[in-house]
Amino acid sequence: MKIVRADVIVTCPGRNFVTLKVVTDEGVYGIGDATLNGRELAVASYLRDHVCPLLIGRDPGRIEDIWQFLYKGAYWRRGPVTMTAIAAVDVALWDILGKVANLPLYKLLGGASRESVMVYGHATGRDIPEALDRYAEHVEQGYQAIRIQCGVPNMRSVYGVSKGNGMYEPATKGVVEEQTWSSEKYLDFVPKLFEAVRDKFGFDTHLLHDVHHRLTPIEAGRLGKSVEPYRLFWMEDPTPAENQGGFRLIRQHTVTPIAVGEVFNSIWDCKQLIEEQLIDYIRATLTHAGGITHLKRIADFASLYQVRTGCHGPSDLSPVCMGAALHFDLWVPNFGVQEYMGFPKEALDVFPHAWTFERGLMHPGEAPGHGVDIDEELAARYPYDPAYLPVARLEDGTLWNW
Ligand code: KDG
Ligand code: MG
Repeated sequence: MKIVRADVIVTCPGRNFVTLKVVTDEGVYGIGDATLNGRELAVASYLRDHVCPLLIGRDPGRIEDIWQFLYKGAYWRRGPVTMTAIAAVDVALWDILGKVANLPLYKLLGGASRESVMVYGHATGRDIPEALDRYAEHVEQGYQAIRIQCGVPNMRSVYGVSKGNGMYEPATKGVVEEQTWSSEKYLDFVPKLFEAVRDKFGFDTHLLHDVHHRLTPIEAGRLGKSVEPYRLFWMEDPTPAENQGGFRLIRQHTVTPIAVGEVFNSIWDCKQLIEEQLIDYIRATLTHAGGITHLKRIADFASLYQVRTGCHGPSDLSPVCMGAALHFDLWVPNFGVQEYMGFPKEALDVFPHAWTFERGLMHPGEAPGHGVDIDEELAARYPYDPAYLPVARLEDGTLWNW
């Protein structure tokens, strides 16, 4: 079997997605997600101009060799654009392998390690009463794990809280939104939010929260320590993780579990964090961290140190990523939880999928491959619409971490 075509499809059904379709001489094809929010066309070009021509004529079954060829062969290793492009190829090739073998992807990986995948949903509100209402809705829907984000008094906008009544979407069309941030106001407020959740709902649900890279390590240590009575499942991205050693300081002060890695693209980004057991959950995703082939390597390495997976799953990774991630989650022995934010209806129509959701648990389905397809005619009706992620500035105007 040989690869005869590789096409990049850019579409905006509710939000922008980039998809790679790899076609073989036997008519079998596979698809992979190549979406990098706010920098979509960089990956589309990397694929179209530099990777697709190199795939033609290759045996799609040589997944590991193609991965190594694209990683080592570029000479310029790692980075979000490169690794997202490699991930799209890798996931498309695993999809082809599954279709050829007539097996769902999780069976190729070694079979199910659990009956279903626990996912966490997002409860967000402009103030505590609204956030609690959203939390209650998630409890009613059967979610066992719920992330809570809430507006902070006297702060104009906060990560994770939608402006209107719809789903939270951080990217804004055509412009970069500038938000204002105060670590002091946030740190004074957020323990009250968790206290309100535990007072109202008790301890039966896993409570998660995303700090979204906003604190310094010592501030993160203080936050973790102050919220220990509320027993968080995790505090996510408490501080930017380029300096992996910085997490030692957080660990010295708190036993609140830590999840990091949604912006990571390689095992090297998390090596020290994992080896020194500075985190509890690794959030690297298939789409941004080199696909199944590389995420498997990261997860196996993490398992040596009792670090579990908690894959990133926002609506800005496509339903193709979600489908493939669920196969990975069903197999991976050191699974923790999977993020599931949901998708706009138009996106679900463009990407027909085999996965199911029932009362906070998901299953990838039994379709061969990863079970997600693309309706190209429908996709063509939603042209690319440039959108950017916001930036955050401190109250004095200093550019901060968004
Ligand atoms: O594109 C950026 C989003 O994927 C990110 O802000 C979402 O932090 C996020 C999360 O935990 O889902
Ligand atoms: Mg996050």
